[in-house]
Amino acid sequence: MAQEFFPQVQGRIPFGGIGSDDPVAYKVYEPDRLVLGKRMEDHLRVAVCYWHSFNWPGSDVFGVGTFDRPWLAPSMEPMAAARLKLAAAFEFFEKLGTPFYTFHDRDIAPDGATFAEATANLHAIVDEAEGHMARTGVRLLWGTANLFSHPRYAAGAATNPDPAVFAYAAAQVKVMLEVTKRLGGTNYVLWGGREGYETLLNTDLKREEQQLARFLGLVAEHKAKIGFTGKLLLEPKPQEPTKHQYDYDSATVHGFLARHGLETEFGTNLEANHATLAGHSFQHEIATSIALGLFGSIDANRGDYQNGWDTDQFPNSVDELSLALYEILRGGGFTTGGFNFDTKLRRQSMDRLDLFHAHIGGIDTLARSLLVAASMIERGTLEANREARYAGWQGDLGRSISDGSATLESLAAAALDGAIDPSPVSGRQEYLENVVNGTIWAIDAGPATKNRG
Ligand code: XLS
Ligand code: CA
Ligand code: CA
Repeated sequence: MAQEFFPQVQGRIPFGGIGSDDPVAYKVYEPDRLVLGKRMEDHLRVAVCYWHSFNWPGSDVFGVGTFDRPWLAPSMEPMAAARLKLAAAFEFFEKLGTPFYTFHDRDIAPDGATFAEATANLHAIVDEAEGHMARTGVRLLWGTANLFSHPRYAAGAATNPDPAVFAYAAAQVKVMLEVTKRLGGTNYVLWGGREGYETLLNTDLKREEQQLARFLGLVAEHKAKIGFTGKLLLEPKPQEPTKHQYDYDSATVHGFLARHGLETEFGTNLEANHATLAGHSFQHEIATSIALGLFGSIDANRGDYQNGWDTDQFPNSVDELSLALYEILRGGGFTTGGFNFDTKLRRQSMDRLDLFHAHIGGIDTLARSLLVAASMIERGTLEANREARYAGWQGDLGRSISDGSATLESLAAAALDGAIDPSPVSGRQEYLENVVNGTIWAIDAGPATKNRG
């Protein structure tokens, strides 16, 4: 390797165990540990995102970048900067020991004065990325196109009032979908960056919905044409940057897809912070996407319950993530998806090592949550309770309602002659919450060191 960007970390981050004092060792994450018969790494399928970790300088609305990212210096020649960034990113992925990464077209290669120049830049850097991937074994969880940063997208991409902007966005997605296929990406994500509106005074809602549906239809057609076998995923978010984003949440996305006959073409990439912004728990968004047949992948992060911003912090709550992992395991686990760390360091976390601390903590939180969720599945207490709660639907009355043989008249007649006289039953919420906490506490008392028996 040429000059290392992260010399503080030598080699791959080891597993130290719960009792380890080493701040750059995993306390829980052991890729080969079997959980419900499957390797931990294959359950979690962790990815590092390029944009926040390597392409963002640590700026905020009041201040400039604070991070040590030499390739972001305006004085650097853009292609040389992109190569330096790529080398540092792959050094990080390899040392962290995670299997996947994710990127937008404009994260990895500089934009150009023309579309042709931007595309040539992208292809040149992708050639190099291919080499890094082959050398390190790191794979692409998903690719995506940045259809929101350039001023041309100020009024949206697919939903822009100007069809020329729609066309430009379509060209970008075509190129990036092909790049994703070439790199063996297992999904392609479309976050509706500025697909939404600021004011209804200048917006034709109905037309914009048609435009978005047409755009996604074109993407699905091109996917089939080039034989890309990964999944197409939409990423819901209720607001920010636009006041109202069209892909508000899982349920809204499903309604939109079903209205346009696209529900078999697209799934969802769910972000924890976006669930918070939509007023939902992360568990709710996951369970809803699974129930609607949309579940694809996860952007693992956390928001802030007080300030209502998209803070994209690293996840650190086993209590919350255990419930998310429980839904994922109940739903059969990931197929093409995984946990992508769409996460930002805090602006004051300006040491190179902070990027390791943040990811190690987030990955250990996921690993610990996986153990809790697996234990809840194995014990089966929650599932048995749920089944018992709905057991009546397996009886004569329940079946007659579900299969359509009952009518309002037959049900009213049964109530009138006293055959139906339901009495309320406890939902046992506090008991069930104790079951969850009991599992979390029991798991916490688990193996303390690497040499567990
Ligand atoms: C922004 C989104 C974005 C997508 C990828 O809020 O989370 O980062 O994940 O375009
Ligand atoms: Ca995201
Ligand atoms: Ca976010």
